Amino acid sequence: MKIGINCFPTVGGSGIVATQLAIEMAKKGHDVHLISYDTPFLLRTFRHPNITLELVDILSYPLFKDIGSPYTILAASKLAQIALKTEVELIHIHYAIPVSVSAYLAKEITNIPFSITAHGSDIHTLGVDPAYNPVISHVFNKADGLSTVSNYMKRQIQSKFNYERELEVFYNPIDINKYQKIDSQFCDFRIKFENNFIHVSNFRPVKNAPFIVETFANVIKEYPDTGLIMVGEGPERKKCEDLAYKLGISENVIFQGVRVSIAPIYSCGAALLSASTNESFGLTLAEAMSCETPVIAPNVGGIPEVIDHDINGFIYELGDGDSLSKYMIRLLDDKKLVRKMGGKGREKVISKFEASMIADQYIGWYEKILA
Ligand code: GMT
Repeated sequence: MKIGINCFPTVGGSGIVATQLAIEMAKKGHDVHLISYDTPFLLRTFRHPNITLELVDILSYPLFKDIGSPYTILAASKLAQIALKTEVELIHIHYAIPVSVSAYLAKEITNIPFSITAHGSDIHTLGVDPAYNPVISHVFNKADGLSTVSNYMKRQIQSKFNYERELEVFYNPIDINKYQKIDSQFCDFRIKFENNFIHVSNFRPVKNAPFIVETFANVIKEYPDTGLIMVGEGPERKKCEDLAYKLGISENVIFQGVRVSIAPIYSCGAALLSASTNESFGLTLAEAMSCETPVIAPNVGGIPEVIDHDINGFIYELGDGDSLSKYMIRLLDDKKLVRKMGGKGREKVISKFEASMIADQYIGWYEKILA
């Protein structure tokens, strides 16, 4: 199969998912053209002969100073060129805004079919906004296939996008070899504390990361020999750092920035913590579970499809710091429970989210679209 996959190149979930799928398909012998405006994050450290990188040129022009380069048009031209010059049979867009519109245009020009996977903020934050909704609804209805990453997202699309056609759900793919329990002595920085909690995100406001720092501050009043390792970069990272300073816990809160190799960090955690106000799936939760680390996250979006409460982690009501602290303390007090929940988490990832299996689901879907 010859497939074009478009994604954002950044460290965000949709780009990681798209690139992981491209890698899995390439390993299975399919020919993948990976389309973006820069080298996707996972391809910075991995290449495969079956993956061709197709870069969209972002041309600037003085007149566009205030509105930015018209990326939708630039990407549409690139997709049309790929359709005309290569043997790509289908173009698959990860993250609906804006390149699904480019794919719609490329199909008008070349007749190349296209499919879309909606990931998160393209639906629950931007897509529902009337500034985007009419165009995205139209493109969804014109696409040759539409999928998303959880049943929660499926319900959102059906209710808010005037969409009644078939809508597939494919969970996020996890590379279970990359994400497996690794002795924290192989971590590339010294882990200061024996007990640690981990937070991994892009520190956007939706991740609500300061709430984690505040709750952690309460927990370490009783458990001072505990660390909070925060991985990633984004708008609220500094707010978290300032808050840790203000609360007098800077020594215990360790900021790691964006990391390529993260399994040793997940592996040294008593739990991965999330405080997201919305989350369509929660890729980092599944990554941590794959490393046998329990997860504690709020009851929002698709999170209950990932975490089984009291089995591989805990789900608390959004904003309920007392419950979050209670679950953190339970895991600090009971290492056996950490191991038990961690093992159950890995089992769930292997049975529901394993990357090669999820890639097969996408391939089956492509075959259905092209039949
Ligand atoms: O929406 C974001 O904050 C980023 C977004 C992305 O597309 O980069 O992440 C979303 O997609 C991931 C992969 O499908 C999901 O695991 C994340 O839960 C989802 N983020 C949100 O819904 C906030």
